[in-house]
Amino acid sequence: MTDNRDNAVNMDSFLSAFRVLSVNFGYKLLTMINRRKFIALSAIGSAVLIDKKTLGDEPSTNFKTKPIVISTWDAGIEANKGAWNILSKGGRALDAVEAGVMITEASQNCCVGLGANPDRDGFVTLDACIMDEFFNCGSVAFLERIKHPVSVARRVMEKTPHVMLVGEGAQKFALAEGFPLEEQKLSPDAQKAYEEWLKKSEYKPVINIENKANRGPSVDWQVDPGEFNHDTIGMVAMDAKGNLSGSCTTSGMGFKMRGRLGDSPIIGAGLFVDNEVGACTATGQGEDVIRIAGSHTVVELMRLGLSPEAACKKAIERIVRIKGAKAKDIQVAFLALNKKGTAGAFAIHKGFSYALRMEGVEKLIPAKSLLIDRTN
Ligand code: SD4
Repeated sequence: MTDNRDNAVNMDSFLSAFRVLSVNFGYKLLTMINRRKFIALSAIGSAVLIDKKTLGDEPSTNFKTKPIVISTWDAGIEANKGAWNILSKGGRALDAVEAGVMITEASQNCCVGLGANPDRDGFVTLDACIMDEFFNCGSVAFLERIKHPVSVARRVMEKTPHVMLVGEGAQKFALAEGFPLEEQKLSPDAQKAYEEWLKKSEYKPVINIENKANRGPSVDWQVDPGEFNHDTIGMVAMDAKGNLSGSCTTSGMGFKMRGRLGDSPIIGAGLFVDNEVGACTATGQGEDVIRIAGSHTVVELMRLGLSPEAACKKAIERIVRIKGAKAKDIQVAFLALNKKGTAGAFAIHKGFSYALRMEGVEKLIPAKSLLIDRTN
């Protein structure tokens, strides 16, 4: 009879022999398959690894981390496809983040592009910005009747000595650049929402409206039952060369005061990119993002060595500290990417998700949050 120790030794010998066999077999197998197939197999292996760690806060060292694109809310899945089209072919992150969010701008939804909810006077006003790896940045705000504000923001960056153009001047510039002037008209969804809103005329942002599909009377007027709803889209990407860029575009908070701007078109608030460190974008109640220069704060925290998720969390904690009891009524979320290709996010309330796309991975990731769930 053998005792347990013998069993262990036997098992060890068996495992060693198995390892030698596996290595030999693996080596033979490798010599049998061509290089291209091996790369394809590696990619599948990466996907499994990444899935296990959910790309939370782990440094991504053992798999290919670039190119990579992340964007806010469920609608980010579609937007990432547009970005991936460019990134996967070796394209520049700047082109990717523009093309990606243009998909959302062109879709019908509550909160991005000309089909979105209007301000309280019944006009859709759009805000957007973009930033590249050289600290070049451009922004438009309070822009009306132009379908792709993010592209106008890029022209501001590339063709003017300025960073921001707003309102009538921004529209005039867009027209001079050849962007068509769209009809002054609300989409049928926005018209319905506006008429409903006029009954009470109450400015009351709803937490996580972005991912709600008609949950409860407070949001009835904002989304049709079952609609795939979403919000401001913020996107950051790293291309195959390791360069970062970001974009952010929105119609702002629904039924806002005419002339109100949120964080989304403000460099350092709704978006910030430092190619040496990382990039961050924000979503949620813009006033509270502006208060702490949110995206810039997150990037600076990453510079100090914090992971993207930890940096986003610290910025959220700061907002919650400032807001005190009022924090329970607002949602803010940050989404960041560092130079290693690690993504991370954090929100005040549960319900914020972000979309990630990289080689072998396309998924929606629920972000962690500080306060209790208010989504149901
Ligand atoms: C704003 N941050 O205008 C934008 C809107 C938003 O979730 O992201 N809402 O304040």
